[in-house]
Amino acid sequence: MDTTKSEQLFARAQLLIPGGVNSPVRAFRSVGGTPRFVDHGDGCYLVDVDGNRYIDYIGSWGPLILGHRPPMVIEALREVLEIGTSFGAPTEREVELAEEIIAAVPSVEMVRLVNSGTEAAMSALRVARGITGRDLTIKFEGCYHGHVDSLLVKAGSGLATLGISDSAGVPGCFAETTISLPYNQLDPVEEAFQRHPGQIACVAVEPVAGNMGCIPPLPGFLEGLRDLCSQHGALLLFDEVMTGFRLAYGGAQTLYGVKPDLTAFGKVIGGGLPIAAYGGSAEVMSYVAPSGPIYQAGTLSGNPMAVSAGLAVLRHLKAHPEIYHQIDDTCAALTAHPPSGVTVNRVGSMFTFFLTHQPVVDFASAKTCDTERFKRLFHWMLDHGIYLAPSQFEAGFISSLHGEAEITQTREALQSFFENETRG
Ligand code: HOZ
Repeated sequence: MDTTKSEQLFARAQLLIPGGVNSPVRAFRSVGGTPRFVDHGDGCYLVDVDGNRYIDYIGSWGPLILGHRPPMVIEALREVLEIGTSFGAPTEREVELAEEIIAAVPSVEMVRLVNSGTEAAMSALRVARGITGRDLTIKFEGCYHGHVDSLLVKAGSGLATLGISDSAGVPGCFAETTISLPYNQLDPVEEAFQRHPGQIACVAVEPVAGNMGCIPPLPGFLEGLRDLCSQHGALLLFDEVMTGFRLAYGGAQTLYGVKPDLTAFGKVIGGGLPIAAYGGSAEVMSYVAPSGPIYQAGTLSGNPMAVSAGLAVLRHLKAHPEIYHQIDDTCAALTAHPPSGVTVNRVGSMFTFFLTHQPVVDFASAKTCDTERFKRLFHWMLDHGIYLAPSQFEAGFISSLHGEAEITQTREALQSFFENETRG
């Protein structure tokens, strides 16, 4: 496979941009080799600058539920280009997107649009602190809520990939406001509430973890968090940046029937453009400025490009609910009967092939994976035209454009990798 142009671009980029990338997860640091520089996306494929074509299981890390360049998004963007790209003043489209989100998600009566999942989680956390007058947060090891200072403690995603447990540059006193506990266990949460009575503002959780690989909640985990938060006067924050409008139109909270107090959204709601949101009940959200005293703002928040792209995708998904069955079935076909030595986790259209023999239910079990073997698997797949996330600790995503041909090709490549390993 010729990767000359990617190599040249990467060499240039490394002199100009830290690590040559604008987000660490793109850097191939844990798998080695040269990140592929993308020329364009085509349905469920990525084409790199050397002309290599890959089945794309990253989908821009989740947003591209309808694949690359879906016609309704292109059309929506064309329309917006005629009126302007940013006004710093409200538009009708923002009202329409808010209406869509609120209609879809039962726990959300009011929503504020922001620009990234990080902003959404950070702002939601501030709301929880502002309302409760408390400082502490419970989060879960291996969950990632963007690069929010206090939430980087034992975080997943790029930190898990790079083996960074706590980021430099976060003041100790910020990190100390975070209690990080094992995912899928309720006892430690209960103990934390007992150890810190009246001090915990918020429990932040990915209702289906996607940032340490895909890990579903065990039965009762989310319900238990709901009860404990209600019992102790803390707010339950669901980070649905990955899961919102992906696992179901109303997100993981409709799938599992648990109502958080606050929800962070991102990814799918922007149709591939930078947008995110946080929301909750009208009462909770009334604390946000200018209605209330909790300040949060943004020059490009609700900008018409991202709002229009997001609206186009959400409306399409609402009009075609069968898409959710289709992508779930496709993902089920991809992950059925994995080779020995692989534990597959899948929820809907999110999945991870964990290279371990044991069940993966939390960060500790995710870390039992053979990451050296994952490097080999990653490059084997890449060489066979399949683009997985360059990390064992990330989820893969299926779009509505992945079909039988792609699934067959991927399964065959996976199978041949293990046959090749066995032959040694
Ligand atoms: N949540 C995404 C991956 N786990 C973030 C992507 C990024 O950090 O660029």
